[in-house]
Amino acid sequence: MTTKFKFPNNFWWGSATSGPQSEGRFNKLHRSVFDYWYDIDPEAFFDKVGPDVASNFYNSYKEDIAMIKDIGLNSVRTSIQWTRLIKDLETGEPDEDGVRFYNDIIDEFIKNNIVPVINLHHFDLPVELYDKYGGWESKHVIDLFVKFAETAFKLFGDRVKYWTTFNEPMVVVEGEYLYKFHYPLISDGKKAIQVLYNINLASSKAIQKFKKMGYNNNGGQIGIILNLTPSYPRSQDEEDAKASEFADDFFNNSFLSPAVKGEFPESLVKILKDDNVIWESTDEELQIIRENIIDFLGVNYYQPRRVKAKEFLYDNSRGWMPDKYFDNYDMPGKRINPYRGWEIYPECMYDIAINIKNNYGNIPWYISENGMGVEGEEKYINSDGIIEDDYRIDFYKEHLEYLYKGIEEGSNCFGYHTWTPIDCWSWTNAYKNRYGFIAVNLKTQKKTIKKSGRWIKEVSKNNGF
Ligand code: BGP
Repeated sequence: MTTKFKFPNNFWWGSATSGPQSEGRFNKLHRSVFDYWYDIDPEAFFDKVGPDVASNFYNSYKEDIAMIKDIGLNSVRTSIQWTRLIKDLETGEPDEDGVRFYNDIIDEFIKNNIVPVINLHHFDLPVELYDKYGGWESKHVIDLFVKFAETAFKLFGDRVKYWTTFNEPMVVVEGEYLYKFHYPLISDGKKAIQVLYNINLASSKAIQKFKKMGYNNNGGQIGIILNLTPSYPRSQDEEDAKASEFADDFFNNSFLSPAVKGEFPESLVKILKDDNVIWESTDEELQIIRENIIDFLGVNYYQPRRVKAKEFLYDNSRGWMPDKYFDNYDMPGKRINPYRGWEIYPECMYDIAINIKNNYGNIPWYISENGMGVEGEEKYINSDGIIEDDYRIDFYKEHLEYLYKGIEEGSNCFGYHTWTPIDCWSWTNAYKNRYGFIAVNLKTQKKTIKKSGRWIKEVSKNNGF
């Protein structure tokens, strides 16, 4: 078989998960906001399934990593749970079993020639820090996060070469502070903007710590994982285009620009100032943001955002919301993944690649998540007991073709990670939609490689398809 799309040498073929979505809550000393939310309101989760067992990675990591190896992945991202690693949240003192567990999994990945990419925050703030200080609304919590980061760097920085500070910080802003889909289910634009700023600062301060500790000189690199949802206006009309630019600035560039260039988008800052909702910042903090930019970028891409100018005047009784400046546009004829309700638009991979190349200094970057969640995959099981997920293979191929085009035109992309190696728990959808190369039977915890798992093995071996 010839390889039509051959990717750059040493390309990462891998997949991503997170601590809270794979490990299970076994032996944790603290509860995250999600653990707590499940404890007080299990109804909020599909089939009332919470993060208690997840995919049992805490207990079965050896077998799981062996399967990941078996499907040919050369790199994997997971995250360290703050609520597992840290015993004393104020000092950053680690917990013995947390240290043992993360040492074990990192060593196991390396032993299997799988590059571990370690993320620090994947929506899993310790709930105590929300109750005591207001979580990401508080600058004290930023400093506690840096202590957690420091402990993690110290413990694992000798072996882990690729670190990321946050996964999809915009989802914290949107889910927790604007659109109420994650606990604490607040809708408050002013708080949201402070949280947006504080997480940017937390990321920069963690990067600063990493550099001060000398890990950069040791071949270590540190980045951030952003969910980019590029905006496409309904038409080329000036009003639609303006709405789309705002949506891009707010939902994408408000993290992308500080991370890569050390500064917030000027146009956004102006609007927030004019509207009197700008964050509280100091010159010293802004300097930290300016001086501590990322080494590499991870992009989670699932869907674009379709935008139009506002149909009606904004209802000010909602307080300030980004929705003051745009409406989402329900584009007729768009392709949709019906299970997740997200648009499928592979062309966007190319647009992202070119945007990074032209507007973000062509920084080294990789696709850190891309995937298709499907409900009821049992119906695709063949007589050998294998899920034939051809739809997923097609989805990946289409996305990779557009990524390839961007790379051919010079975009500095060094890898492609899917979501996710092994079916894992999702934030409120629990195990409704499955994304993995490897299926999990929730009743027995038996894991079985899907057809896409066999496919990715070939792709990884041939460095393309
Ligand atoms: C991303 C998150 C992942 C994962 C994925 C799939 O936004 O970083 O944690 O959950 O989306 O989405 P979902 O689980 O909501 O279907």
